[in-house]
Amino acid sequence: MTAHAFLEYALQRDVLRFGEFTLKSGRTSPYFFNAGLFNRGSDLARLGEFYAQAIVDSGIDFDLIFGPAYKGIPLAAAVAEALYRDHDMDRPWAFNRKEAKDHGEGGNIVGAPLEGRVLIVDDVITAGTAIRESVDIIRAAGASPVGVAIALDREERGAGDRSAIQEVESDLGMQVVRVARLTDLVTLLEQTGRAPEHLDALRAYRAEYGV
Ligand code: OMP
Repeated sequence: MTAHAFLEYALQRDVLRFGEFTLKSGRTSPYFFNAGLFNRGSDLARLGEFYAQAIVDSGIDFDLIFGPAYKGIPLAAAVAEALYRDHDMDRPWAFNRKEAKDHGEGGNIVGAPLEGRVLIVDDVITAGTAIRESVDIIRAAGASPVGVAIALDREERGAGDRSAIQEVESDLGMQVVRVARLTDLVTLLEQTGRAPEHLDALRAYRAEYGV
């Protein structure tokens, strides 16, 4: 199963860790996924493969790949490359600057012109705050965000009782493509009998913030 292969890889590279972490949402989590630790050339190549496979399997229709600054930029580049290399899909890609540029070509978007149906590539969705910022940037440029591809769906509640993913799908009308979900991590630990103490903490966390 691709999700399990991906999680095994993330555990092996220490990208996925157990402990006590404070999230952007203020929640205290027993695990954290730090995509920035995919910091070797081989990591980018494999990461691109995992995302590209999930994107193709989802059947999502899109014109352009967008990587939100900063962490989405190398992800979007790796995905654009892998879609071309492995699936013969040659798509334009772009990213935003966080700072406005007042010389040279100007503008906050770098790469291909931001137009058409846009697929955002990002690392993780927890409460769904980061993704909303990307949607605003894409709409402001006159393009249509149609989906978001992420490595890990933490399957948590958003602002209300629904999951953050459900909110993104119904409120923003976007399709969410994920390589792996929290459920996959729980089953992986269950099936392999690994890290029983972490498994209990994951279940307790899911009972509190999951849907
Ligand atoms: P939301 O904006 O709440 O959806 O959180 C997503 C962002 O949180 C990601 O883009 C990361 O910057 C960060 N994050 C992780 O990178 N890994 C995690 O396991 C959890 C978070 C987080 O803070 O929720």
